[in-house]
Amino acid sequence: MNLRGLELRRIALPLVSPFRTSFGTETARDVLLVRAVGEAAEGWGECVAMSEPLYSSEHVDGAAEVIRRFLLPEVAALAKSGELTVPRLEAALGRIKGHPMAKAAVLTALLDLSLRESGTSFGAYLGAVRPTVPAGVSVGIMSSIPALLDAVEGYQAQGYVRIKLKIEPGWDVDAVRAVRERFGDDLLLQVDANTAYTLADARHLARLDPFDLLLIEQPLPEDDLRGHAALARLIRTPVCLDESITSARAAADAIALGATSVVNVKPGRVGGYLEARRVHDVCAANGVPVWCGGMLETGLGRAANVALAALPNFTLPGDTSASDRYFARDITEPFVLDGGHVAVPTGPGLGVTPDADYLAEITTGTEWLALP
Ligand code: SMG
Ligand code: MG
Repeated sequence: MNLRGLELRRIALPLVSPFRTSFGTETARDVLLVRAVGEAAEGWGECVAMSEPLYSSEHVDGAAEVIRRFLLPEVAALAKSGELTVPRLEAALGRIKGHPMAKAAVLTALLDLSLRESGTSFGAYLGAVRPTVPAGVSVGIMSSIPALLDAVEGYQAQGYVRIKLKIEPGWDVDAVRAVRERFGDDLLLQVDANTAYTLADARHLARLDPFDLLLIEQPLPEDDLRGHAALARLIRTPVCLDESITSARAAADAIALGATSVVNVKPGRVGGYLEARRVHDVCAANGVPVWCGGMLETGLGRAANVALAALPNFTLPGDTSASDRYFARDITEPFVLDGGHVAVPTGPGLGVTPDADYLAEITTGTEWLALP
């Protein structure tokens, strides 16, 4: 890989409608893109951090700072000695603690560059075994139950094969009951609390048991593995961890403790696609199914996620929606729903390319980081 430098590009993409979770409301996606520029090709990585550290400890400004101050020198050192490969860079970045989303963005840009150079698709590289993946959709907290039912009806009409409801105290049992009663027992339904409860809420959360949910995602705080294990013994709904799964080792620990029986895999949260594949592997070895999470990605991040979701142990539909779930216009060719599935790109690297004109229109800043 012959790397000239990295471009950091910040874009602002409006959302088609506000997306409310237990930790806040998003109205636009503030995205940091990393473009790795080589001699003959370029690669893209999308940083999934949010503007504020509410989902996890990372945020966009912080990720940009970590990349320019601490990750770039590691890239430069390997490039200088002619040893720059993605696995070697991943190992080198290990000495920088934390910041998985910043690392994932850089690693993904370089992986895309090297795969475009070799003509290999992300799916082929990661080990995809399916040409398409089933798409679920994440439905935000709404102003009323009728508004929620309208939203779910709309997504069902579009063909989404699984519905995930965001929940928080005060928006849980009634919302789930209403959706179950209206759409019937066949609807694949799950909920995501984004850490909004404590173990003291176990009896309340057990009231979700009669609704046959696929899973409840991250009910308790990120570092409360023991709490999740205790909760899993008190409720019938399977517990699925998202925020807590920060690495393949964390996944192994959570499984061993009985804190999770399904795992949400988000490459940004674990430091990139190589570690995401290890999470997949460790879960597969333990007989624990996984599914691909989402961070309201543009077409760039979505392309990589869809490729990952085509691995064998991704047996549940992911938050791999079509582009129009969030954006009136995506920065790449849009991902579309076809019979409830989205297609895994087959071209080199991510297999999608940003539209340069549109990208320029929504760019709020760029910074060129040349390799010394
Ligand atoms: O990309 O469809 C998507 C988002 C799915 O609900 C989603 N993501 O905790 O799983 C999660 C959330 C994190 C982002 S909320 C702003
Ligand atoms: Mg989640």
